[in-house]
Amino acid sequence: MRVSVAMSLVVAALSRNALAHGGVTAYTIDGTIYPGYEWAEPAEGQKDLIQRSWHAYPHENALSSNITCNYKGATVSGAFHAPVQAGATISTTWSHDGFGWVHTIGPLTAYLASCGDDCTSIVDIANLEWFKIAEEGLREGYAVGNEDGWFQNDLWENRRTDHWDVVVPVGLKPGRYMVRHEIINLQLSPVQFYPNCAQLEVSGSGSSVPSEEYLVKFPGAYSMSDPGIAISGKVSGDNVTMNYTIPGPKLWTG
Ligand SMILES: *[C@@H]1O[C@H](CO)[C@@H](O)[C@H](O)[C@H]1NC(C)=O
Ligand SMILES: *[C@@H]1O[C@H](CO)[C@@H](O)[C@H](O)[C@H]1NC(C)=O
Ligand SMILES: *[C@@H]1O[C@H](CO)[C@@H](O)[C@H](O)[C@H]1NC(C)=O
Ligand SMILES: [Cu+2]
Repeated sequence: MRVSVAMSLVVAALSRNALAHGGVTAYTIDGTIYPGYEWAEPAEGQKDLIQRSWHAYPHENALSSNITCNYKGATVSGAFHAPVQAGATISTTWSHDGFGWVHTIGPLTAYLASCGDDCTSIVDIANLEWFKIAEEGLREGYAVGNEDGWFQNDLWENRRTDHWDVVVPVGLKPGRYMVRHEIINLQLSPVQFYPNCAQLEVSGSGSSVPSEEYLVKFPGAYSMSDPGIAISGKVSGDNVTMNYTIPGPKLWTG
């Protein structure tokens, strides 16, 4: 009896470990839930999604093509753009099966890129020019090794919240945009990037677009020597470093 309890604990631990990665599994915009791509299911069965294809395994190289929109980041059959008003909130759910997110230390960021006429037909995602619209780094007064200092830790197993809300800048010029959300896990070395992309159709009466200095490409926006990336693997137990520089360009809020 004891043996079988011990065995089932081992099995539970192993299967939990196997699922210890993830990404954005759903988007909620203006009350509508847009389910994400099911990375564990065959690609052929997936259709009618705003999200591009992805894989739950983390990406470790800031210069890899996987950094743009995760593995392949391809459009699925029947892909479409989710309507969103400028100024509205995009709510993202992370990981799956109600388990929540599985890492604790590192930033969350969100970017937009103009697609021109149609995001769904874009194959060369490396040419997209992104601007950052939201970020969550280290809270003031916390050291980098303190999990409570990070919003990512709030998402851990849905401890404090099961979603991250990002506001589309109210002045943004209407049009079709790709949105790229990303979590970076700094606890390990190599660092782990978890990006996900989806297609949006922004409406509104704004006319603002970011100037050149806000625009970056993926790969290109990050380097492995950026302070906010190079620190990976050195944060655990660090209760001295009280600042953290989120990688990427400065925020554009319209
Ligand atoms: C991209 O990610 C996939 C899935 O994890 C991996 O098999 C592949 O080798 C990666 N490609 C590059 C260029 O890093
Ligand atoms: C971090 O804080 C703990 C308890 O406050 C202390 O024991 C430990 O030595 C500190 N570690 C470092 C690297 O300063
Ligand atoms: C903390 O601030 C110092 C001084 O500005 C900087 O050199 C260092 O890279 C920062 N650390 C992180 C992790 O961003
Ligand atoms: Cu993981």
